[in-house]
Formats: sequence, structure tokens, C-alpha cells
Amino acid sequence: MKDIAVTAPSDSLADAILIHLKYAFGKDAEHATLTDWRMALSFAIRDRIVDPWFASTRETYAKQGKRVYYLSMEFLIGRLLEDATVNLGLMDDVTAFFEERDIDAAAVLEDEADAALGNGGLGRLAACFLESMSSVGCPAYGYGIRYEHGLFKQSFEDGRQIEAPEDWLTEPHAWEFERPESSYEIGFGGVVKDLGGRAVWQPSEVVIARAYDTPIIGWQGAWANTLRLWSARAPQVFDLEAFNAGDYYGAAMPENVARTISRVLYPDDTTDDGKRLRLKQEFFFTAASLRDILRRFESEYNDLTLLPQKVAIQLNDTHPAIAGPELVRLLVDEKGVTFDSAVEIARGCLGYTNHTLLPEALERWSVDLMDDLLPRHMQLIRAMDAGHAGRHPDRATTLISDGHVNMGPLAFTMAHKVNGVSALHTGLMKETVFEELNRLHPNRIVNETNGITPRRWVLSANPRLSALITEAIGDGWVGDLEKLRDLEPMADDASFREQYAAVKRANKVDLAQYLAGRGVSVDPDAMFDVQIKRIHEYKRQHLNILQTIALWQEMKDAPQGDWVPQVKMFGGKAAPGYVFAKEIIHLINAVAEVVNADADTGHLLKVAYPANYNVSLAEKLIPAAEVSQQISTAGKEASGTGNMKFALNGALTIGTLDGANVEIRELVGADNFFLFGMTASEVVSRREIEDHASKAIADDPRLRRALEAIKAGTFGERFQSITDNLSGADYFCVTSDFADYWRASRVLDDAYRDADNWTRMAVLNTARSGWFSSDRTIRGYMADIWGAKSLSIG
Ligand code: 26Q
Repeated sequence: MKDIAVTAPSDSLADAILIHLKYAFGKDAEHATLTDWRMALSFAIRDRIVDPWFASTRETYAKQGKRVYYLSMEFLIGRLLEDATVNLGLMDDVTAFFEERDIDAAAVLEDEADAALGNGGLGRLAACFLESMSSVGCPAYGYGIRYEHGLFKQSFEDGRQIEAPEDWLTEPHAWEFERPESSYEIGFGGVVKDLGGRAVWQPSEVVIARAYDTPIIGWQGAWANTLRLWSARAPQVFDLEAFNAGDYYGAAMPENVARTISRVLYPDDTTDDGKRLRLKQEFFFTAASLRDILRRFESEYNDLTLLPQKVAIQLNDTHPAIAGPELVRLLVDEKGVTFDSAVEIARGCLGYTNHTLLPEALERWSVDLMDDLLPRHMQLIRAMDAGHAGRHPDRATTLISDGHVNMGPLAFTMAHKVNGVSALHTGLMKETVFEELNRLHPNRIVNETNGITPRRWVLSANPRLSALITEAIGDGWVGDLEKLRDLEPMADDASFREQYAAVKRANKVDLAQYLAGRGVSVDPDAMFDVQIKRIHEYKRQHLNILQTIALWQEMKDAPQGDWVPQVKMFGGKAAPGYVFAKEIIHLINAVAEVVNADADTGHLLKVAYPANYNVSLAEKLIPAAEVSQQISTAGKEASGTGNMKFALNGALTIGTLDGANVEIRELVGADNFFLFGMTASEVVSRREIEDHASKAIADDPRLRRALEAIKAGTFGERFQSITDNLSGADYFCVTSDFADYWRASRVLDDAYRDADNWTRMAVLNTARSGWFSSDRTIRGYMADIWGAKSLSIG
């Protein structure tokens, strides 16, 4: 249906902003607050997204294109306004508009709260994918949960992490459209009745899932997809009977209970498995999404066997793995398809992405809980398990074991393709966790190395570098990042290097100013060394801080020595229940306090740990970084995506052969990457050596001295859980990798002394990292997994 010829958004962006300011927010320019300006601008920008958004939908219907549905518990989006403005090519207009009025445009953009609907890498990947799917014109929907509270806010008290609830939705929010007409009843619990051979699930509890749509505009406004987030509410808002009986609180109970489901994002907490509410969240958004997908499909087609030709559903880890059983249930119980055909149809649609091999992070749900909450699904899972057993009688892998449903194997068996997120990780999937399933289904596992969107992580986050690149090679790189290769010859051009170095220097000055505002003063001439990511033992922030302690000790021994002045920066949150990770945070802050107050070494070393690391802080840190710390225990980091952002922005990596570091090193060249540490297989054999940790400590006087200082109380508390762990089991091989890490760090210091050659290496990192665009990753998924084609609205 053609929409009515309503007037197009006013040609002048300035007029549009002022009209919204006046008529939507009731303000004139003299009295507008930053938030008024931000909202007026957002509406003016949003207006310009709506037409391409409608056009994209129409084009998908017209071409009967295959649609991709990306199901993810997390979308770590950050701010949207700048992204949308940049993608529409309107940033210069916006800057000019505010300049004319003497208003700080950056402050207007920064007034927007981060949408922090994710924990870390997995959620940020989903956000990069949304942007890239729109940029390459892949017809797609993101489906997730509209959490009222995103990831908790972090602050430090006496160096310890304190969590506070996050509140993004209490700020005016410009981007979503509520869709009351797209609501579904989602059931839980109850019983399964057998009505003449037909199973009928009669849930005991029902909540409503209501859709909220956010348009996601691609590069140059070429296409727009939808992020559809579900919010939970009660079928009956109000218990009138209770109210009339005088129970005013009780009357609001149904609404409160139902809303709990979309109230808060679970912080990645490997220790808190088995949480009933978490399982309810998973089923809630998965079931609502599948109903929506089927409704859309049935509005166009009436043959369910066509589903795999028209619908691709990607599971972002196992969090939506209940999609397998739920889709089978819908097909069998509601559409009358046979069980075997339903399984085949579902498998034809589903793909599963694995993001971790850590055994404690592989989801398992107790059969008792599942029987209680999802009785019909549990029946179907038993039937699937039996089917699998029937076809592979000798198999050891089961969907159900020790009273638990194994969500990894469930997702694997219900998907036609299963992918890892870096070459190394995919290889390890085949050798370890999915060894047997890979043998039974040899072509199912594929690799899709992660990527990042260049629009957010270079073009908007690093405008100075972007301008320099565009001046050198034109602007084609933004939509085709491999074009950065054209910069390679310029690594040998002294004047280009000088300009490149000037960009980095200016970004460092900006960051130094920002940090000063947060109470840390750092010298922009020092080397900026950054480790930003969730705090986790396998990521080994404690290896970094131990090396920092050892360096400080040697600097203090000889403060007049020829040291490379440096700032060690950290950023990241620990899961609230992860006690050891919180101890690491405390240690870093304790070291920072002592080191930063040391007058002997003040000109040489500073430690900065700004609290509440999030997407917006990453956008400030990465463009200013010179050293990227990617030091996980080999075999543990599935991919990493921060590592790619740093390389593109010209930071040199010091890292292990883990995740996508391996591919970064291959691409940028071993000479331009500081490698250290054991390989994944060396790690496995090292652990078998009893006392590997105490041996490593005995062999390394620097490590010993650093640990002794901690134990002696140099940093206040004695951090016994950390020192005990490191001299005991040291599962993550911090001590064994320490000596080589120290060596590589000094090689890196030496390299930094030759500023011009350092810049040469940095330019080569930028020039050779174009492959890490998430556009490339998305095209890979489209070709290898989804069988989807790009469309365009020309
Ligand atoms: C599980 C159960 C209960 C509550 C929370 C969770 C949970 C939530 C989030 C478990 C895991 C996550 C997130 C995992 C994650 O971010 N993995 C990272 O994914 C990135 C994208 O592929 C990779 O680059 C990283 O290497 C990987 O660690």
C-alpha cells in the first residue's frame, strides 16, 4: 500500500530542528535546555530516517526477499543520535547549526544516555551487526528485550566496585515507536493436555509482550532495518476486585509481577546459573519474536515448507536456544505439521553462533525448572534427544544429562549452521566442546570472524583520523573498509606520518583533558597504554597490573633511568557476584593510588582507571590509544572485538595468540604486533605440570618482587586471594606468561622511542585492518549461513 503523500521532512534541517523545538517541546531557542535541543535534533534526524525505513520494508515485500532475524538477549548500542546523523551525512549541518547559536554541538550529542542493553562483546557485536545489516542492505530485524534498566552503573568507593541501577529510560528517549498492535500473549508453567492425540499446552501464567521499534539507518541512508524490543506487561493491568476491596497495593500486583520480566539486564554472571527469571526472559523474547516472524511470513505465504527459503533466524549464543523447541511447538501444536517435518523446517531456518568455550559459561537449565516453566518444550526436547539418539546410537553427546538440558548441544542439533567467531575459536570448537557433534555433522560448523562497524568506530569516534584518511585516499573507505589498503604506501611518506602522528597527539590531548575532569592528570606526551573490557581472570587484567607494579619498582630504583613515560589505563566492570574479578579491580585502584602519589616516578608512570566503562567511554579512549592490551590466556578469548577497534585506530597490539589476535597479526604483519605468551596447546600442557606457578615465580625475580610487595601491604590491603591463587593453581597461567610479557613490554617501550617508526607501524595497522569491518562479517553470514541477498532502495 502506498502511503499518503504527506509532506516530506522540511528541506532545511535547521527549520526542522526549530519546528520540533517549538511544536513538540514547547520551547523557543532562548529557553531551550541541552535536552530540549537534543530531542529536537533527534526528531529532525528521525524524520529523515522514516522514508528510507518504509522504502526498505516495501522493497523487501516487493522482491519477496529472504529476511534475517537476529535474536539476541543483548544489544549494546550506546548513543544513537550521532550514528544516525553521520550515516545520513548531516553532521556538518548539525555542527553549523549549533555553532551559529553558540551552543556546543558535542554537548548536545552527549546529552543522550547510552543504551547499555548488553554486557560486553556479544551485545556490542549485535549492535555492530544491526548497523552493518542496514549498511549492506540486508533485510533484517533485530529482536531483543527492552530492559528498563541496562547494565549497572559502576563507581569506586575506596577502590572497590559499587553497583547502582542504570536508568536510561527515565531520560527522554527519541528513537522508539511503541507498537501496541504488535502484542503477543506468552505463557509459562501449567500443564500439557492430550486432546485426541493433539498436545495442548495450557499455561498457568500469561504475560503480554509488546513491541517497541527502533529504526536503524545504514551508511548513506541506503537502507533501514528495525530493532524490535519486547516489553513485558500484564494481560490485566489492574486487579479491580482487589482495588475495590481496599487492597490498593495488591491491585497493582499483576502489572508489577509481569513487568519484572523486562525490568533488568542480567549482568554476565557465570556463577548464577539456574535463575528462573533469566529463563523466563529467554523464553519471553524468543517466543514473542517467533510469533511475530510467523505472522509476517503467513501474511505473504501459505506454505510452511517455504519457511527456510524466506526466513533465517540467527541465535546469538544459546540465550535464545529455546527457539528450536518453540518453533517446533508452534508448527506441530498450532499448525498441525508433523514432528519430523517441523524439526526439519526449524533447522532449515536456524543458525547458532557460539561465543565461548569456557565450560562454566555454557548454558544448562535444570530439567525440573524446565518441566515446571515450559512443560511442553521439555516434552519436545526429550523427543529431540531420542531422535538424535536413534540416528546416532553410539553418540556420547546428549541434549539432557545429569538432570540438565544442555543448551549448546540443543542449539547445535537444531541449527543447520553453527559458527565460531574467529578462526582459532572455530578450530577449538571442532576439537573440544563440539568435537563429537562436528564428527556427526561435518559441514555444520563454519567460521565467521567478528567485525566492527567503521562508521561508529572510526568515522564518528575519530573524526581527525577520518579526515586525514579521506584527504589521502578519498571517502570510499567508509563503505568499503578494505580500501584502507591504499594507505599502505603512505606509511613511507614522512609528511603523511607527521600528520598521522599529529592526529594521535590531538586525540591524546582530548583524552588527557577528559581524564583531568575526572580527577586523573596525565601527560599527553607519555605512551597511552589501554586495557578495556569486562574484568575476568581469563582476560588477565591482573597480569597487566603485576607488570605495572614490577615496572614501577624498577623505575623507583632508578628514576633517572632511560624509561619510556607511560600511562596505564584500565576500564571495565566485573559481574557483581564475581568476587575474584572485584578483587582485581580493587588491586588496580590500590596500585593507582600509590603509584600516582609517588613523587619519584610521577614523571614516568601513571595508572588511570575511569569508572563506568561503556560504549561512549570506549569512543574516547580508543582513538587516543597507542598500545592495545590483548593479553588473555590463549584459547579463552573467543574473538575479541576491541582488539580490532584499536588496530584500526592505529594502536599497536601487545597480545597473545588468542581469538582474532591471530588474524590481526597475520594481516598487519608480525613486525607490527608485539607477540608474547604460550599458545593454546602450550597452556593446556603447562597446566598439567604440578607447581607450574610456583616454578614460574621462583624463576622470575621481578614477578617475585611484585608479588612480595602486594603481600607486604605496599598497596594497603594484602589481596591474599589474588596472591594465593597466583602461587597456587593459577589456572589462567598469569605467572607462566609473566616473563615473556615483561620482555615484550620492554621491546614495545624500545619501539616507542623511535617515534617515527612507531607511527609507520601504526599507519600499517590502520591500512591493513579493513578486513575487520562488520560489513565483511555480515556478507559472510549472508553467503554461508543465511542465504540472504542485499536489496537496495536506490
Ligand atoms: C549467561 C547466563 C546468565 C546471565 C548472563 C549470561 C551471559 C551474558 C553475556 C553470558 C555471556 C555473555 C556474554 C558473552 C560475551 O560477550 N562473549 C564475547 O563475545 C564476543 C563477540 O563474539 C567475543 O569477541 C568475545 O571474545 C567473547 O568473550
